Amino acid sequence: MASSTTYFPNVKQITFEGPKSDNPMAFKYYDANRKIAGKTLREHLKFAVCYWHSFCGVGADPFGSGTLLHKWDQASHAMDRAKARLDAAFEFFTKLGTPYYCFHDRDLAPEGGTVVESEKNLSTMVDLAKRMQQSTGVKLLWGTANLFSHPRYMNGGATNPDMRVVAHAAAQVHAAIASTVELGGTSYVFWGGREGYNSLLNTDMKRELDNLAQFLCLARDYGRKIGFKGDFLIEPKPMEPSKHQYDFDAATTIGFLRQYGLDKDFKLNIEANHATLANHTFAHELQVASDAGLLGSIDANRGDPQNGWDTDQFPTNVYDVVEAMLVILSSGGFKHGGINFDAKVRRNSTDNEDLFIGHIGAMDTFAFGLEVAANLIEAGVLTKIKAARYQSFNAGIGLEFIKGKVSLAQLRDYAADLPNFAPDSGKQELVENIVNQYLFGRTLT
Ligand code: XUL
Ligand code: CO
Repeated sequence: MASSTTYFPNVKQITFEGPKSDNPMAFKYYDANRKIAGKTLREHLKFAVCYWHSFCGVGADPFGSGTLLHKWDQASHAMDRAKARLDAAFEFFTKLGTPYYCFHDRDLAPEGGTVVESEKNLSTMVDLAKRMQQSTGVKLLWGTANLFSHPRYMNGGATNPDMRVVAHAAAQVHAAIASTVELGGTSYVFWGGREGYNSLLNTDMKRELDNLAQFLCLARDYGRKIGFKGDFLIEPKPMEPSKHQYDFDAATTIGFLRQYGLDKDFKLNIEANHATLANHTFAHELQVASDAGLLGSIDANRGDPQNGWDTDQFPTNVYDVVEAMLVILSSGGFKHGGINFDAKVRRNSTDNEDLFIGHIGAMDTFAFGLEVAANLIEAGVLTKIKAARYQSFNAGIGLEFIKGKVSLAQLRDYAADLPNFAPDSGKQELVENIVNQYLFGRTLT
């Protein structure tokens, strides 16, 4: 095992220094042990660092090669690079103080020449990761299988028209679920970047959706058989790399899960930037998932308002995060899930410390968002305004309507007898101003 200062030698333990600190390498808001609404920030937020962007990404884009020359990527053998990456990752988690991490099978261990060799590589790395977890106390939030990078998945993974490729996808998921269980992960994610189509002219969409559901059933059965007690999660995204992805958004995914009877074992992992790509807000997607009782976990990041692709930037927009935390807290917080930073530094952010700075800002933003949201919920102002808007359903014909006890004709008669009335104000400016007052730091009581 490498010494704990091998990969980020200039970075010391990141600590909380408070809002007056000018130190870029310190938390201004995230004080892990501080309690809000009965729980510490660490328990509420359950931060996870993602392995892929943080330790596998090199800053390449369609117009240029990698700009981030990682010290852990220097060895000539893939397994040696994987071991160095593991050391770097755990040094990073420990110095940053994040309690969890997430990975794809191929982030942790390289693909081998055969299924057996790939499995062997993964199990070697899982053994090492387990030891690292034990020595540092860092835990696995979720694992997943990369069913999109290898050329064999160019026509899809679980939805591939070729049975042989579906079997390869199954082999990967089989090993990735077993690895997640072995490492104590509390969720297992499916993100289907290539589970979709590029042209309907060559695609049997119904067959592909049936196959996807069948594949997920098999994965669920295997996971439960080997003792996985956590949540299986689907991560909706409308497109990219596929023109159309089947898990388009939360509502589409919930419909799919219910149609195939998967909603007892599967929940949703909602990603901020995927929401904006689907023309929704992050809060909208969270609310849809929460209303269905299927909010499992989140991938925290942000897009760029001028770009139509998944820029996966670190979340710094406090307003969006307050709105998100309002939904998450109102929904009871995370059980098996948490906040995974599916975010990457820009390709021109090339200093060794930039990865820390990105995470520090994101963690501060969520800590602040949590506090503002908790204050708003505790004060109950928004809840009261919302409840007042629907009060006509609390008694009389409104209540009868909710209970299914009035007919359309009875509603017609009721309307016919009503005197003229002015519709109630929706008070949108008021609710927006209330959120801002809490952001400004004033309490209304
Ligand atoms: C891609 C994405 C993935 C998933 C895991 O947009 O978000 O990294 O989070 O496969
Ligand atoms: Co994601």
